[in-house]
Amino acid sequence: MTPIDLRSDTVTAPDATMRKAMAAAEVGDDVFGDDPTVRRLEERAAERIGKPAALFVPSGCMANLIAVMAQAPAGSEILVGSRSHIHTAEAGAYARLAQVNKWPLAEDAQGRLDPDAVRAAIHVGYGLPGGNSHLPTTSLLCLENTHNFCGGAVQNAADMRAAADAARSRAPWIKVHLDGARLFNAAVALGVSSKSLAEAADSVSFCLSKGLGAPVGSLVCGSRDLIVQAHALRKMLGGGMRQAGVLAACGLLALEEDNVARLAEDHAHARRLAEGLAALPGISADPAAVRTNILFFEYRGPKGDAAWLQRALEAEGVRCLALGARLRMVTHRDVSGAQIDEALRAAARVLGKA
Ligand code: TLP
Repeated sequence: MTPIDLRSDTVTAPDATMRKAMAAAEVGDDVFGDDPTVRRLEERAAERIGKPAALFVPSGCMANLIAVMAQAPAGSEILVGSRSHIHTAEAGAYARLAQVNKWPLAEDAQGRLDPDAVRAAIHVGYGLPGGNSHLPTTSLLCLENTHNFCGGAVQNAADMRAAADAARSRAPWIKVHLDGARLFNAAVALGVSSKSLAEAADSVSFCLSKGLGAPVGSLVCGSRDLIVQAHALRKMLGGGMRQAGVLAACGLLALEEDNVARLAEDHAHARRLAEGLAALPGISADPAAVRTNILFFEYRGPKGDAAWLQRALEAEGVRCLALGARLRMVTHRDVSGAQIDEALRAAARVLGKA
């Protein structure tokens, strides 16, 4: 039996249309800027995000790292959410490679940063007239939408604008980066354009290889100057790809209107999953908090903890992730409504309610 894989939306495999587009893609050496399909993808991405330019990179981690390195000088400080992917799940790249100090701020349940806390955290440090020589200078504010470890939470444009304005009001040089790995999920959940959610940010990263279903790739979007720098940084980090048009061809399909609108189905599936799980013994899940395709829940029961439940579900053909005390399930286009029901039946069996 094929497992129902809810570990992440990154597990989506390219469908037949994507594979056909890969075979037919016009390609060139993208490090020379010669790949017409990559160029088309970058133009389309810039348009969708409402920024002048974009760069195709291998992963979301690299997209974030490039955006940070391009805007936060070594020795400066960046403000991050304490549960953000940048802070918790990017292998410490910001200390080791970007050489910046991170200053974590608590998010609320929706993944938002409190504008007053942002304002208060800004450091005017060394290198600036009158700066405090004990402190690095804050250079960048990082936001995340949807917010992965806040359970796929969504914040609207005004929330992000409030945090960005708070930062800039204290320090006009500050740039704002949005980790929009799943920005299209946020746009669909809110019923707004991806552009409107990107407005407050100087740079935006988003992933093609998650809910949008492409096999590989992310984009960094921003001003033309930023993307010129991003190009050099991509090369430095080893992310220059050659005939990447075979991948960009999938990216173009991933960004098509219908494919983006389809994310609503994943959101409905995640909500249904949460409702079903919440009714099972030992599980704490809050269906009302599920806004997009990510669902976190807790389990504690007579038979064990989160890690036990993960193993027990795996034995029943349902894959998810135990992350500390919590479990995570992520819905995506390779999981059908029928498989959601099947996953719930498996959970009921495991927890002795079938
Ligand atoms: N997230 C992955 C894991 O790393 C946890 C996942 O399965 O959710 N920003 C955000 C908000 C992300 O969730 C991720 C990936 C990234 C950046 C990094 O993207 P990749 O994996 O393409 O480097």
